Amino acid sequence: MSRPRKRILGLVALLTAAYLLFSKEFTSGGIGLVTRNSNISHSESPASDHTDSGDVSYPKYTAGETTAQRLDLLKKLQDLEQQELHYQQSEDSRHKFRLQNTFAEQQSSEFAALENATFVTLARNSDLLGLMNTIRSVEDRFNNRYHYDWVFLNNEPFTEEFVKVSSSLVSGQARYGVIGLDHWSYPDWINRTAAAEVRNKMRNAGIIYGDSESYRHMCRYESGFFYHHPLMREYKYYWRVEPDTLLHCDIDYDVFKYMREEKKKYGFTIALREYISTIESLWDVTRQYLSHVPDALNSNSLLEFISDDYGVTYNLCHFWTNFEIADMDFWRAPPYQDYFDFLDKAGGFFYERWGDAPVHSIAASLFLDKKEIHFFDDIGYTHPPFTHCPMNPIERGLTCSCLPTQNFDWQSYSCTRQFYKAQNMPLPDNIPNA
Ligand SMILES: Nc1nc2c(ncn2[C@@H]2O[C@H](COP(=O)(O)OP(=O)(O)OP(=O)(O)O)[C@@H](O)[C@H]2O)c(=O)[nH]1
Ligand SMILES: [Mg+2]
Repeated sequence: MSRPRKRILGLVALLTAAYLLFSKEFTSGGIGLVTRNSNISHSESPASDHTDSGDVSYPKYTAGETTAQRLDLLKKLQDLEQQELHYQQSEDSRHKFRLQNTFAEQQSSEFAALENATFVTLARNSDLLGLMNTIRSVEDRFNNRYHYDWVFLNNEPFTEEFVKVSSSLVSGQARYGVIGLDHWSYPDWINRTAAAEVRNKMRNAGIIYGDSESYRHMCRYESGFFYHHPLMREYKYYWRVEPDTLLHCDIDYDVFKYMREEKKKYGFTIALREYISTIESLWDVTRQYLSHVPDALNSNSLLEFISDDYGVTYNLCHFWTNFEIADMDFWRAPPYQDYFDFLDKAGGFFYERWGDAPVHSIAASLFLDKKEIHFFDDIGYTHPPFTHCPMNPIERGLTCSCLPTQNFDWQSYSCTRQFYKAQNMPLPDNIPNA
């Protein structure tokens, strides 16, 4: 019982007791005046006190002040009853309000109607150490209010330790999937000897991950298969999270709901240039695909983001896909699925070292309406060595633990400027045009 309610009931009890005491004084042998059982109803009128009517006979006493006190007490009791009734009513309405409010809270927070969405992390068991703080950061900055699921995928079974630790950090349901060999091995049209020679050459040329076989499987998987995993098939939207990344700002709205309501299909935070030596033929193959399926090019595409000469050459700009919030229906349907199959047949995931970042970015920039691509400028984010930190966070009401001076966006290697230009967005204040 709430405190005010207790207090009022206590007062009622006290006054009732006092009233009874008074009544007793009037009616009991204390002063020996009772001639009848005196049941006093609260509706008793003051006049009846003075009238010997019916079987009521009052003692001879001077009513004077005592009756006034009695009436006063009765009045107080009536008032208190009214008050109690009123309290009950306001309690009811408060309860109703609380119910509504809780419902409103539920709408906006922990029991919110969730979108059909999940976090997804492709990881090795050895990535656990780098993942712990990352998960914690995502939970603290966003997911502890929403509790979205988190799908972990691996080309090997996850260890007990990985499952135990990661699931203890995720506030939604943590789910673990093993990738089938059909999605993590060489397709039969790839010449493995030729692929091994490429890796050797790239090692000698010092190209980052150029000698790695697993890195290539990873890039191919992230390009064309993760959204087909049986666990991922249950969802429409995903937020990709990699080990050793961090979020820097509180996110006080549901980003997945934003994607759906604003009809966004692809979201990013950092854009930069790719190493040409890893994707030498990617643009040519893309153009071949487009020549077969010219309708795939969206009439309001973001082509200007990836090409400075209307598509003759690729300017190497891409969204950094270690962070992605996107709609998997885009990847699952033509033209993307056809485009991926076309690239896969061309063999560049193994004969070069095509990354999922340029593949996703080229596809999103060509096939989507530019309005469907969103820059999550308000999400402070680091994947070493680059950070996106929102400009003027305090003025914008953002709670961030990064400094705008850390921002990579306006450095020469970044492509954020190209994105603004392609979207016809004015550059932020103090950012020079060139
Ligand atoms: N299961 C599995 N996951 C992998 C493998 N290689 C990479 N990953 C994951 O794929 C994602 C990308 O790999 P990273 O090694 O981070 O690649 P990167 O971001 O280009 O390079 P870094 O600068 O090292 O982060 C990460 O989530 C990794 O955990 C692998 O062989 N098996
Ligand atoms: Mg990484």
